[in-house]
Amino acid sequence: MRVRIALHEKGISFDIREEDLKNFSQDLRNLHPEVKVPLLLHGDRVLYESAIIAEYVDDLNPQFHPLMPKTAGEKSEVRLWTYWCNQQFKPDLDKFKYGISRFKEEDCVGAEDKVKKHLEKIEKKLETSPWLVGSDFSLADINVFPFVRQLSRIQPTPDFLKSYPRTMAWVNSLSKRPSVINALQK
Ligand SMILES: N[C@@H](CCC(=O)N[C@@H](CS)C(=O)NCC(=O)O)C(=O)O
Repeated sequence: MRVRIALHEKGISFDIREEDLKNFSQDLRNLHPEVKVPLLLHGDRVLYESAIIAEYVDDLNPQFHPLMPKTAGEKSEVRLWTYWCNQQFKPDLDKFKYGISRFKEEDCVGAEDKVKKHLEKIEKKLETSPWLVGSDFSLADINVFPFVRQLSRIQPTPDFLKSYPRTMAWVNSLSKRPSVINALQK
């Protein structure tokens, strides 16, 4: 989602090769040292790690609809949101979402409370701005959005999501962006 949204936002056309997560192709095994998706091939260049690919995509044409803010401070904020998302929010969300079907019981203890704490962080930020960083949509929104969307789509809907109205409004508004609608189709 991160990479597809970034590519659509930048108006860059691309081809997709779907992979079977349980049986990765030999091509992917040869190209990705950790054997994961996503992976981007651009000419001879091989890139992986979704947030790194998304930043690369923005850097290909930084003047056109920039996804990274201009100042050093705001750039660092984007990278900190991404770091927090990868290191904390996603792992805790996975434990909440999958529970003991994927993780040891003791590792899942408190997962719901941790997810709520993460949502509070987003909610607080959205009290003062429609976006996670600065005054515009950025890579921070792109990188965090897919995981909040996952959470909002859990069935039955977790009751506690009602306590984060700004976060839910942010997800709903991002879901209507053409880049996101297109990313969900291709
Ligand atoms: N931090 C990586 C995570 C990549 C990742 O874990 N991808 C999953 C699919 S969303 C995967 O390929 N899982 C297969 C596996 O780990 O065997 C990124 O953001 O690109």
